Amino acid sequence: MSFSISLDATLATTKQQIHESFADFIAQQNIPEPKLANAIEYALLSGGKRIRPLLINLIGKSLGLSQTDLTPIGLAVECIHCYSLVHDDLPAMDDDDLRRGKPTCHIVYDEATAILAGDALQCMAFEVLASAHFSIFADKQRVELIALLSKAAGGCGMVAGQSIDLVSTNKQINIEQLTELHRLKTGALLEVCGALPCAISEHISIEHAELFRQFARHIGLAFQIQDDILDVTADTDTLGKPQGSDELANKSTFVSLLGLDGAKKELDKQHSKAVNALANLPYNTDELLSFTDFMVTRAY
Ligand code: GRG
Repeated sequence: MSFSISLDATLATTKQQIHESFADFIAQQNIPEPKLANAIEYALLSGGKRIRPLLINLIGKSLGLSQTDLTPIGLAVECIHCYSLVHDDLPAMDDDDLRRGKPTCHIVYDEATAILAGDALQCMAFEVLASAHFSIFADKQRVELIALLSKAAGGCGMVAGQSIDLVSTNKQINIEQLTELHRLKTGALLEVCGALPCAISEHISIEHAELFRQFARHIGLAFQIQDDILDVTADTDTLGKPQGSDELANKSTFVSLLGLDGAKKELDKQHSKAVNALANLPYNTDELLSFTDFMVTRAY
């Protein structure tokens, strides 16, 4: 299925907005140490699909929320995402030299600086939420945003997933364990993108907020399954990482456990569940439907 023209335009606008917000935010921060400032900027501004802020914008738009309120939320989630990638690439973790087709942060700077850049990005996420000039809502919602994001990113969410991934390397795990690993490692942050806009909506019901969250959860799993499929089907230049690398040999994936056809079937299943969640919502979700198709057909 093709990525619709209207979503292409939304994606391009979002990427531009995110880029500008980051540049503004970093400039305002006035980080006193140039090497650290450059490493943070490198981690934030050197590419990326910006899938998470896009998802937040699309859900927020369908709820009638303003861009003024959505931009800082997308920015905060992207700070966490970029920090996680910088730390994931470190020698102590996945030890990757390339990210987004470019040298990783610790290769361009050094290991200590990359650790500190990730630390600073993590703090920035919460600073953005704590200090943003939101237009409509009160401190109760601001605290709820911080609580949701910290829980998704922390020791019961993304960090737990990363830890399970590290202890499972070179071990045989089953499909349930792999699904749980990814529900946390990549899924927790994507899932919370479904919850954050709902937390600042004045009219959404608890049931409908849960459907948005379920939608984002299925999208998150579909995203990871597609990533595993791309690892064995896409060409090296598109992904910027080598096929059949040591990392792939040591880790279970949806393809290694289910086979390519089985992984594609699981992808279809998650896609259908995401679409069903949308179908039960009383909002205009046309762009979210296009986004769902993009997530399962993306080639990069
Ligand atoms: C270090 C605490 C800690 C966590 C790391 C998300 C994560 C947890 C690691 C990423 C591992 C990885 C490469 C997974 C494959 C799928 C994935 C999440 C890719 C990166 O996300 P994209 O594709 O990245 O949204 P861009 O570059 O587009 O921003």
